[in-house]
Amino acid sequence: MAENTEKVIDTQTNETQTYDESQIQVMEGLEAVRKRPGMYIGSTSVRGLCHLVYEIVDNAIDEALAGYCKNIYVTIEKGNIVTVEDDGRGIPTGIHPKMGISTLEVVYTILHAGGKFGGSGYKISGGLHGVGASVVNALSDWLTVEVYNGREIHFQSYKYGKPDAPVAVTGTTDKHGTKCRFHADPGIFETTEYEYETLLQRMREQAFLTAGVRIVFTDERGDEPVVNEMHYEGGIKDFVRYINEKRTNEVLHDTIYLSAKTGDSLAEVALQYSASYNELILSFANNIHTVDGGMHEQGFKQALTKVINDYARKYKFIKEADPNLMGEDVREGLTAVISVKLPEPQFEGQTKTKLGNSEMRSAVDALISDKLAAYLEENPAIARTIMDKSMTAQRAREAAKRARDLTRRKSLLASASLPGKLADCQERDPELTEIYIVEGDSAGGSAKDGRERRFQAILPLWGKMLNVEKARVDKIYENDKLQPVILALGTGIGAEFDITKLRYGKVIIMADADVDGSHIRTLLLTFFYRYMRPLVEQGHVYLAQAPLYKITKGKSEYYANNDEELEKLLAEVGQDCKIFRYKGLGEMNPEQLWETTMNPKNRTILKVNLEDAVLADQIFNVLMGDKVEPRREFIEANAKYVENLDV
Ligand code: 28F
Repeated sequence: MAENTEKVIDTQTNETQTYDESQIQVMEGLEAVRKRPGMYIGSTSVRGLCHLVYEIVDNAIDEALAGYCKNIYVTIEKGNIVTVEDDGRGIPTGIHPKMGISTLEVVYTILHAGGKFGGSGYKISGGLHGVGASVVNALSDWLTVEVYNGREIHFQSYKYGKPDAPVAVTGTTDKHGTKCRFHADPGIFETTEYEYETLLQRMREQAFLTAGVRIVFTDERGDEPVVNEMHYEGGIKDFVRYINEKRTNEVLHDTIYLSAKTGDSLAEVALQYSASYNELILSFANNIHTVDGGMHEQGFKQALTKVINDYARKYKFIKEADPNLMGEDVREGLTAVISVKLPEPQFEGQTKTKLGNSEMRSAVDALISDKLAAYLEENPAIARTIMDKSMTAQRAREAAKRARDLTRRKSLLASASLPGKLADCQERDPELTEIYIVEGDSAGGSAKDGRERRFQAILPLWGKMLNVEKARVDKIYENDKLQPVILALGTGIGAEFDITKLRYGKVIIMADADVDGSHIRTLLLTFFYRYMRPLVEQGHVYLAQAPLYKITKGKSEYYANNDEELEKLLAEVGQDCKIFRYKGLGEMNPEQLWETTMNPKNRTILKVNLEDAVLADQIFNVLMGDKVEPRREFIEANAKYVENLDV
């Protein structure tokens, strides 16, 4: 027997198989992925399921970034079968020099080094063809791939990542490209049902980041196919325009687009100010969203602040003796997309979404320092608008500082450094504590009585609070509804926010399932998103789910959170029982509130996670912004997702 071979009894066929080295490597790779899929795609929830599509589409995008592919067709067929096809060069099918098998088979069966989700994962960065394909293959119960090289069609199929047969020529063609079809393994994933909207956001983002590529995304699962074609010649300039079109505030000038090549790296920035008070800066490296920022984003921020201060002083917008504009002043109302492409990106941090390459800080800094300064010189009217906006922001920040100091002095004077309404818990370790922010005094009262005071704090909120989407930071501190929340959580807000000062591990919003409750939830979430964003990003914010129905049969009591659960319960309990529909939290006595909504053993709380920064920004801005029309459209478009809306 050749060296490095292994006798293995194949349990399905009971045959003795002899595997050579590469096949053993394949088997070990498949086994590693199927044993711990979370290491490779983050989770086996619907988010992990979507990652399968992202990996294959990323490979087609890489072919577009290399300049060979113009069109990418993504389709979800009936049965949640995914097809991705591009018109690139086609994966090479020649025998791989090292592995002795077709390169196509190598791409789809050999795990590559490097780790995106830590450990022995695989994909470190975009720009490396096909590194994710073998993972998708391992996690699919079946997958087929076709390569068109302008002459023949090369084909291979797999079951659970294992080739059914060697790569074969199955026909002739004059087209070129790669086509992959796969079905996620139901034995691995909690669900194999794709969310079209989630995937659509990502396809759109990739189209913006790859100027000129055309992505056609089709959902064939319904009676009528749903098709979205995305094609943006303007790239990230169109991305910024798209984001600001979806927001309700008017823009102050046309989008500014700047780019520069340094060596074999490319840095691009698109930016546009609007009348909003918020900033939205998205940064990408090789089309990967660097959620935690990094060197490119640092370079952008430091250069922007310097360029605007230099211009403001040069043209006497700020006098010699006046203090400099701060970073948050020059970024108020700014929407910006930073996109860098480089051969050897270093991704750092827990989720590998922070760019570590220090050369990119100077590259983006130089781009902004040279080209934005020149742009302002050539466009004095736009420059003036940006100066005015930054200076107004500076005055507001200073007013906020005065308001905050005043608040602090007042609260210190009142010596109640925590809001009077807060019923605090005994435990001090934030890892073990949670705070319920409860709508209404009556529910607040029952929650105080019903809670487990060792680790549960209660902060009742009464009436509507400030809509922060339309308010400036100085108004936030003065607001008597938000102030108790700020003081109770202890972190401060905005640029001052410090997550290490958070006093509770879980911040649970408890409000009725009716329209008022939804409004309170949205107001609080808008506040957290705009002024305490890491609180949401790090998964501290939850929504309590109070039951809608109580079913009693004899002595036993059951609860259902929605109509679906009620149906299931009635099927189990039988029809001869009493059904009580709760109108609000206030109708529950402390014991019921504890049992159904607060007892960690059987309550339901939903963790709020911001999947997509652009989407979250749109939702808060449209829902809470000052234009009614876009809000009505948004609510109508999303009404189908809303259950039991009391109107
Ligand atoms: C179905 C999704 O996967 N498209 C792809 C290519 C093209 C090349 C390639 C891919 C192994 C490691 C080199 C062709 N000719 N769409 C796709 N298109 N992979 S994946 O090469 C992978 C080789 O690196 C390709 C010349 N160079 C590269």
